[in-house]
Amino acid sequence: MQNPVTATILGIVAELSAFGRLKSRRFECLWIKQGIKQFHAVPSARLGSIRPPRRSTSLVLIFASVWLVLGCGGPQSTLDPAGRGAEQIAELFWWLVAVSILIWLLVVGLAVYAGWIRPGVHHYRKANLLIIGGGAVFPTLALAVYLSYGLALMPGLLAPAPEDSLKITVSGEQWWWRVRYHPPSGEPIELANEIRLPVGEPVDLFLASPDVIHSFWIPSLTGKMDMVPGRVNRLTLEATKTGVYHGVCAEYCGTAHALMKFHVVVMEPEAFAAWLEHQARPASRPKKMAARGQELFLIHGCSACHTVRGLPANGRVGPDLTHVGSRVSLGAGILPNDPTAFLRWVAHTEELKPGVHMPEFGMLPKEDLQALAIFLEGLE
Ligand code: HEC
Ligand SMILES: [Cu+2]
Repeated sequence: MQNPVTATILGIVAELSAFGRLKSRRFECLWIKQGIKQFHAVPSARLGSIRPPRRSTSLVLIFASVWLVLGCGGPQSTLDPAGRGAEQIAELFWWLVAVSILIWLLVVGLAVYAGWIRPGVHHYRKANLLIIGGGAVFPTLALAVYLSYGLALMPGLLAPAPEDSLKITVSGEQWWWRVRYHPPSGEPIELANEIRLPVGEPVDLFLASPDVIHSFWIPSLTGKMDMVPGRVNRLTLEATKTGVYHGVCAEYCGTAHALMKFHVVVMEPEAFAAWLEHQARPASRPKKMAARGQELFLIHGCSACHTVRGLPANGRVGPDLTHVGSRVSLGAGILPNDPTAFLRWVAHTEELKPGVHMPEFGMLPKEDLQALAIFLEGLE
């Protein structure tokens, strides 16, 4: 998953630190000789304290850069793009990095020139030229080029998807994500904390929030967009690679801000169509083991807050649970999706997600909690 540019940077860092070690003896002599010539007043003890990099420092540098580069991949990285928008943003980033390295080399080159190669007094005309050219004209030009490049990307990133594209509303809740698909025919289909997308098709997401500001961000697919109460923001994206990616809230929104994640599953179009068709169906009839759990679900008032289509459960406060068992994770990305996790969630809700807007049911007997977990896991 390594990007060629990061690999090159890694190579350069390794080369530089090896070079530093080889040349360090000569460097030290040059440095001290020059230092004595230039700054008679500096006590020799201080000059002696300027040491070339040690072997261990080079090793640390190499390991640090390997670690940094490895961090550039994975399901939640803007530098490992799997969507059109993210690809363009990553390209802009790499241009910034490449030109910044060039400028850095230029500045260090000038410092070496002025300090070691030609120390001494320079003509004030040349110095003025350097300050005006390098300090004002060049940065203005360079930043203007970058600004134009960035602005030129905007229309493409903000253009809506074609009229007949898939439309999805996502609402940022405290602290989870309400997701609603709007198929061209039929009722909207609601789920939570998971967005599935067909690969290679542009999709329009309409982002909203009922109370506080969140920021919707799937780093691998495109840039982030705020969810602001009282308005609907459109975000268009197109996934280019199948896989499972991570989404997060990128704006502090309250106690459990760091615990509201979601999964984005990018699928082949046929698999996606089959999945959506399944999500539109009401909950399957519970198997024998789960029937007791279903009864408890209705008795204990879970249905006041949760909808399970096909049951007398139409609550709107919490996530739609009709197909909760088929999701990648539980509790907005904080637990795996298995019976143990369901039991933990229902019994220790507040402990798992401080500030959560669901009461915990840890006072129920163990058998009841187990029955509830089996019922929930069976809602596939
Ligand atoms: C007062 C409203 C309320 C009641 C009552 C309630 N819940 Fe919840 N529930 C919520 C909210 C809100 C969330 C979302 C919490 C979050 O992730 O921040 C939630 C989340 C869940 C989830 C995770 C869903 C997902 O998509 O990951 C499950 C499972 C669940 N509740 C089961 C239950 C069960 C079982 C009961 C009854 C024993 C119950 N809830 C009672 C409000 C409620
Ligand atoms: Cu948030």
